[in-house]
Amino acid sequence: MKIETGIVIKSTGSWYKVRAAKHGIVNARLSGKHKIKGLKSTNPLAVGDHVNFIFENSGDEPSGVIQKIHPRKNYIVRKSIKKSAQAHLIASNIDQAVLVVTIAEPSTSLGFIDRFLVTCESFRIPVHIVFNKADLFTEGAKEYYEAVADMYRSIGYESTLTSTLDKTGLEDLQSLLQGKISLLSGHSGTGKSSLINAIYPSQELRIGDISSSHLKGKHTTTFAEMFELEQDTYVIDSPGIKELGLFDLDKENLSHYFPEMREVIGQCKFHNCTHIHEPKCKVIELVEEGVIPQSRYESYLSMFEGEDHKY
Ligand SMILES: Nc1nc2c(ncn2[C@@H]2O[C@H](COP(=O)(O)OP(=O)(O)OP(=O)(O)O)[C@@H](O)[C@H]2O)c(=O)[nH]1
Ligand SMILES: [Mg+2]
Ligand SMILES: [Zn+2]
Repeated sequence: MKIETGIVIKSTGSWYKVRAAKHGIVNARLSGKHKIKGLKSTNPLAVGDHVNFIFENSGDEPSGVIQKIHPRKNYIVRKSIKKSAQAHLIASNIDQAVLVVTIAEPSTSLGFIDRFLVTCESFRIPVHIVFNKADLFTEGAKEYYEAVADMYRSIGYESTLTSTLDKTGLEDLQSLLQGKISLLSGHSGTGKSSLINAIYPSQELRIGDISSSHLKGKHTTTFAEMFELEQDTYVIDSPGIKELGLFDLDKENLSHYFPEMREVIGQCKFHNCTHIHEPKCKVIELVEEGVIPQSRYESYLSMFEGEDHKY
């Protein structure tokens, strides 16, 4: 039996689409049990995984049986919605995450953004923020956006303002994506699939409405899927996230995942300072001076207390 190699580009539960090195796209299933060392996850395989498989000759179209998952360069997980003690693998082997947020229709809270940023920091995945639907900005929304974008820039997170309607920022977003494997993530209805279509019209991804009563998305994209946009340029479009449960985050290290806190934690009086109640805490001092943004500190406290974010 000849061993083939490929990359998982879509996972729908028990069947996977694999882009094989030589045979184009193959439908495949996973043989046996594959556990990730040190990680309890509800799904064994994610989009982006490199696999070995063999062909099995049942049915008209030859399908594959995945036998081996190659070691991952990285992966990103969230807490499973059904089994909170388990993780759900979102994607693996990615170069960057692109968080698509909106100020309105729907509105993304700073708490949600911070949770996503912390998740990426904990997996050492570079992250870029996209503020979409610029065409909907009122004067007030524009000011708010500018303040939020400046705040994140001051911490080290770059962002791009986009609109699929008036084409704001699409060239910048395209150059950000070029030559990389990017995960597009965010709430349902922020325009992840629309952005891919707007930059690469030949892709024809499904786009959903915004529910008029709630101004929320309708979870149009239901499975993560990797698309080849150009040579060496791939994006993983993923279903909108409702709540972002942080998986297995150790509280002791939480401040390491806030770059603006990480910078100064050696300057607290106590080496095991939690930055909550201790005297001579540099982090608290900087929050009081307005150097560390209040909203970031509030996100830190909420994550420390383990509250799952709901919007
Ligand atoms: N006004 C405005 N509407 C937009 C823009 N981009 C997308 N939309 C609309 O937002 C709605 C949701 O777009 P989708 O691309 O399906 O959003 P999504 O993030 O892929 O949503 P899920 O797949 O459910 O996670 C659609 O009605 C789009 O037409 C934009 O820049 N401006
Ligand atoms: Mg979508
Ligand atoms: Zn401290």
